[in-house]
Amino acid sequence: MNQDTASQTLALPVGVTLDRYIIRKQSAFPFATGELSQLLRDIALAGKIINREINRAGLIDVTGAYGANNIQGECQQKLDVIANIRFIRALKNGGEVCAIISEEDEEIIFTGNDNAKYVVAMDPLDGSSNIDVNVSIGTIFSIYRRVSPIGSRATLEDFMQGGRKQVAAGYILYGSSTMLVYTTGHGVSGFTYDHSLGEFFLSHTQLVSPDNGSIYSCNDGNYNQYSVTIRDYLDSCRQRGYTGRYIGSLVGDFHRNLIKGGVYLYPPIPKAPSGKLRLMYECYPLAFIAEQAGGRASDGYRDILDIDPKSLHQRTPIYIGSRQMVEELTANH
Ligand code: P6P
Repeated sequence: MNQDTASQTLALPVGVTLDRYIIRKQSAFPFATGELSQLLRDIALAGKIINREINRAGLIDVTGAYGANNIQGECQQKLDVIANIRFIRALKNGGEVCAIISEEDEEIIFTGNDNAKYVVAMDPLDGSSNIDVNVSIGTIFSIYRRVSPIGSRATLEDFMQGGRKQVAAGYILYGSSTMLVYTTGHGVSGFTYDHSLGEFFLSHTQLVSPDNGSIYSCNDGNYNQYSVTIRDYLDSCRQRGYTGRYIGSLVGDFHRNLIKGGVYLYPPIPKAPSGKLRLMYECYPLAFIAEQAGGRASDGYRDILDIDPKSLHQRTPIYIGSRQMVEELTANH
């Protein structure tokens, strides 16, 4: 048996690791100096650690409520706190990030890396109320190049640049498999985690979302609180025999709709008149990915990425997913 045959039958290639992919992509950008690549690796490392803790959640004492509320007034789960600590530590120790905002912290977190070029906005663990019932959950992150002088302490303006200034965005989905999906503005790439090797391997080279779909994701329990426009749209979905799929975990719903085609809705309701989801570290990053994959993301009146940020934890209505579905849904707003 010659070497080529052996290599293709006896020793199959393991695939492209995240590290190797980032290095290859970095070489395609002559001005990339490696810090963003290292930052993506730091995020992947934190994701591996959190993945390990999630997978053992039933065996170690990390399920259930932590016993405090976050800035949003929401009951923190123990894994919310753990994930927040893990990401902050990974980004601080990685040295490429000068400041962080997190769903779990009211104020900007300064890392002390004042010579670093980047700031990160993150939801360290979204959907964590699903942990105890073993439903997929996720991390969402957004990366900006700082606008404040290198060497100084980061400022609020570093975060208030607007969605179209993101240099990278992504999510980690802790699901039936663990995936890291990100964009740097040149398409969307997906990596699947191989637990046996402790590596993320390229599994989705260029993720493109179907232009249309027949899946709608919303909390049907809120139906009577939606506007007539939203109710009419949902009625039309049902009349067309569409499928309702909502797992109460944004990253899981978003990822399924990205792959299969569909639309996720979180409209305004009386108890959340500006919507429930947060602009900086949920809607901006997922909107960046949706657009890079050929989809759309809107607040009903404008693209999510065109919303001017006013505060770190501001909320927005969001309609995100397949382009035709978002356009139909928002046409009559
Ligand atoms: P509701 C989880 O708390 C979350 O932020 C998203 O992951 C999810 O899509 C949504 O809220 C669920 O909210 O009000 O339908 O329970």
